[in-house]
Order: sequence, then C-alpha cells, then structure tokens
Amino acid sequence: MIDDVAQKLANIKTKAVAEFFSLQNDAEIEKWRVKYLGRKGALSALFEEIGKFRTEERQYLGKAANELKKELEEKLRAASDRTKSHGKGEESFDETAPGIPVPRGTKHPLTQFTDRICAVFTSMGFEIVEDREVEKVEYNFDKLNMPDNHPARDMWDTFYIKSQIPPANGMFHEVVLRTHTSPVQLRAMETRKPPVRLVVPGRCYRHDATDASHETGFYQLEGLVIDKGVSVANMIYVLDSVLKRLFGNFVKIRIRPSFFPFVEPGHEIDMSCMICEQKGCSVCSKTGWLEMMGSGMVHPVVLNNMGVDSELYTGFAFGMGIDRLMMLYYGVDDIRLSYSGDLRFLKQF
Ligand code: FA5
Repeated sequence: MIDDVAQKLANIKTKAVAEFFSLQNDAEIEKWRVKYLGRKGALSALFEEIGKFRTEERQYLGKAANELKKELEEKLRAASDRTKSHGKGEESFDETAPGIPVPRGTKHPLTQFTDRICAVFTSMGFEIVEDREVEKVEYNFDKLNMPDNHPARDMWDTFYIKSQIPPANGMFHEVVLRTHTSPVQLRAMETRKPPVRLVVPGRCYRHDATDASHETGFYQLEGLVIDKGVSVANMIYVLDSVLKRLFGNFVKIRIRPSFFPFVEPGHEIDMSCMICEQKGCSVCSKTGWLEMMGSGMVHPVVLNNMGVDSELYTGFAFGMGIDRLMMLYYGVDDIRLSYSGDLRFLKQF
C-alpha cells in the first residue's frame, strides 16, 4: 500500500533526525550513515519496495524518498564538518588552547569625562565631594537665598516628591529631585571649615523640554572655593585654566553678567563651540557659543547660612554642565545619545 510506504518514509525521517542531534564523534556518524544511507540501510530497503509500485505511484514515492535522501546526506556533511572543526570528538579537546575572550564593557563616556575633569581639579588641590540626589527644598532653594515664592524658583520648578509627614505649614513639597548641585555647597560646609576647595560631580533633574542640548536628567559639576581674600580674578583664572587643560590652549571663553540668587556678582561662562568651529550648529543654537556654567562670588547670605563669617571670608562657586563639556570633547552632537543606551554610540568610547 502506498500509505504504508509514505508512513515508513516519515518514520525514517523522524528517527534519523532525532538520532542525528546526539552524534558525538566520527564513529557514531559512520554508524548513523550505514543505518540510514548505507547499501543495506533503511532508505535502500525503501527504494526496493518503491520499485514494485506502478509508474505514477513509483514516481510520487520515489520523489519523496529522494528528497529525504538528500536531506540526510546534507546532515551527514554538516555532522562531519562539526566534528572536524572541534577536532575528533571529545578525546581531542585541547585544554591548553587559549580561551575565547569575553567582551568587556567600558565606562560610559560621561563617567570617563567626569573622571577626567575630576583629575584636573584634584591636581589643582580640589577635594571631590558627592551627596544625595533627593534633596530637601530647604537646601535646594531656601538656604541658597531663594526663599519660598522667590521668582528664581520658577526657572527650576521641578520634580517634587510628596513627603510622608505633612510639614507644619501644610505644604507637601518638602523633597525635590535636586535641580542643581549647588545644595551640596551647604551640605559640604556642615562638616568643613574654610579654607575649602572642592568640586561636586552629580546628577540633576529639571522639567526642561528635551532637545540636542537639554535633558530632564543631566550631570553638573559644582565648585566651591572659600578663603580669605578670594576674588573674581581667582575664579576667572581657575576656570580658564581648567577649560584650557581639558580642551587645549585654543579654547575661548566668554564671561557674561548673570543672575543667580546665591552669588553676587553672578556670571555665565560660555565656551567656543568646537563642534561647528563657531559656524553655528544645532548644539550651539547657531550662536557659536555654548553656555557651559553659571558662576559667581558666594553671596554673604549663603556664607552665613554655611556658618562662615562673611566679614572674614569670601568665596567663589560655579556649576558646569558635564554633559555639554563631554559633547564638545568627543564631538557628540546630541545629548540624548548619552541616555539612549544605544550600543552603536557606546561602543565608540
Ligand atoms: C545652575 O544650575 C547653578 N546652580 C550654577 C551655579 C553654581 C551658578 C554656583 C553660580 C554658582 P544653570 O541653570 O545655568 O545654573 O546650569 C548650569 C549648567 O548646567 C548650564 O550651564 C548647562 O551646561 C547645564 N545644564 C542646565 N540645564 C541643563 C539641561 N536641561 N540639560 C543639560 N545640561 C544642562
């Protein structure tokens, strides 16, 4: 019966394929070949049976049997290639051969660049300080001379977290994801006395709309220097030296008057855009300049909040955007790449 032969074909196929996967060495492969493809093997016997059928049936069954034969021969070739490339089965495993290297990751470009800036500051006698990202409103705003309802808070209106215990004034907005690293100026001075020279790398959060140079989460590096007789001239010297040491003597900086409630006077420091060489691109909003940091002389109110005698000491502070400095350094034209997790980007560093 034609159906019996078709069933036999299907059985041979199932068994041969199942056994094929457990073949370990040349001897087993040869046994498998003889069993299914040999002169007295299962397929030869089937061809003999098929030969007894009428022409059309013979043609139909012959075609199916030939297809299976081809498939098994193909498997045979693959099996011998496999054992060849592994040597001759288990016995020939070379345990002295060098291992397959495990690919290693690298530090994220932002981390690499943060390490670089910190190394420059450390070499100039600065201490590295880190602190919390979830901050009390008191430190993020009030103690930095931005009392409740101060208009400057609007600019940094942010991700508030409801506190568990309602404060006495009935407002729940007690805790924020810090909008800048400046609160760490106050935190650091709780355990230090002047003179101090410190920098604070860390993550900040804002409600900014994202574009090529803005993210809602980004990194800043805060700086604080307090001593007797510290002036704006010292600040300009330090910041100019740091940017030149990071980028080369050709960098240009531009200092503009600006306002931050926690400094007086306050400045904005811009650096020439090296991505477009000041021709104008999306990163520098076609101005040729990139806003790099806010800075200024620490406000006497803030010095007093730190417990520092503002009659005796002066200081300067600055807050730079690490992301934008990193972008200029490596020639990255969109801040969002840093947070995309895209390996095509990350593998370049
Ligand atoms: C401040 O955050 C002040 N705390 C800086 C400061 C410190 C001033 C000490 C005076 C004394 P500003 O909002 O300008 O300032 O931010 C500082 C830098 O952070 C900017 O120059 C920019 O490089 C970076 N930055 C700000 N917002 C973003 C953002 N959304 N995405 C990426 N970088 C940002």
